[in-house]
Amino acid sequence: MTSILSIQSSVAYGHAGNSAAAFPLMRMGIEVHPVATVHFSNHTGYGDWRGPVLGPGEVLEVVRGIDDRGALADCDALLSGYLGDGETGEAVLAAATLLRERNPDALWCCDPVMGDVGRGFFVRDEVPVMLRDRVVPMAQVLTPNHFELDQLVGRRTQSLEEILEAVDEVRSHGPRIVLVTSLVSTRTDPSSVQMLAVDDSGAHLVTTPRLPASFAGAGDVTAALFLAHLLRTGSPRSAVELTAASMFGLLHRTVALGRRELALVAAQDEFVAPTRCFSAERVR
Ligand code: PXL
Repeated sequence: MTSILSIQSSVAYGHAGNSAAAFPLMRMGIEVHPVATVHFSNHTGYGDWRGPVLGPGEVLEVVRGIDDRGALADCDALLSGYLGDGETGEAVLAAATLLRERNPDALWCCDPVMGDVGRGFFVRDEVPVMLRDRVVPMAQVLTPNHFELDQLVGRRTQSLEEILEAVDEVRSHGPRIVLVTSLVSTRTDPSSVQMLAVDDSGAHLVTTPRLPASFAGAGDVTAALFLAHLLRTGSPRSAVELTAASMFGLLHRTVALGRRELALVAAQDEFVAPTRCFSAERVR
């Protein structure tokens, strides 16, 4: 059975981090070991929240306990997301090193969570530099949104050519597979939003209808689904098509229900049998 070690935030109310990613993975038949980097009442989009940022020692201690159960050798991948602070990055790096000792074939999919268009940055000041310089080079798979891609290369990208150039720059530092989410280029129709998957074999762009709302946690679900489909199919092209289909289904249902939080439970069938499918266009 596919098994994923997932180090991200935990929220008690609503869905972000592991509290967004774990259920869709389990619904797909994947075993998840969720390790919390923060344990908040709710995601930070509300403006206030309660609960602790866990120290790097505390995060790593839980990973060591999973190792004591002998479970890391069976983990196919590490999924990392929201870091509480820069120090949490050290814990994730140590966890990745330990996982690779136990299973040299394990993939690391890093979602370099920093912020988003509209909201700006929502992590502590030291996190973007920590991600760019220390974490990103060690991951094989990276899932930035367009805003985060721009932060990683230090410039604003607008045309598809500029975006592909930025992706290649990031890929030259380590991760061979990059998924850019919430992508809007000068060629994107205003009624659409795109996802772009790039690997050694090419660049694959999927276009889906833009929905009239955005949701915290959507990027966390996207990264989880992309990793799951990548592990299953071995194909970034298939993975981005399947991920876009499930995300469109989830977001469409969430909007239809008028929810402020992702309707993960109500839309759970979208993770295994999406209502609407989308094909990728090869752009390189
Ligand atoms: O979706 C990213 C994310 C993860 N974890 C926490 C967050 C957010 C975004 O708001 O607040 C705690």
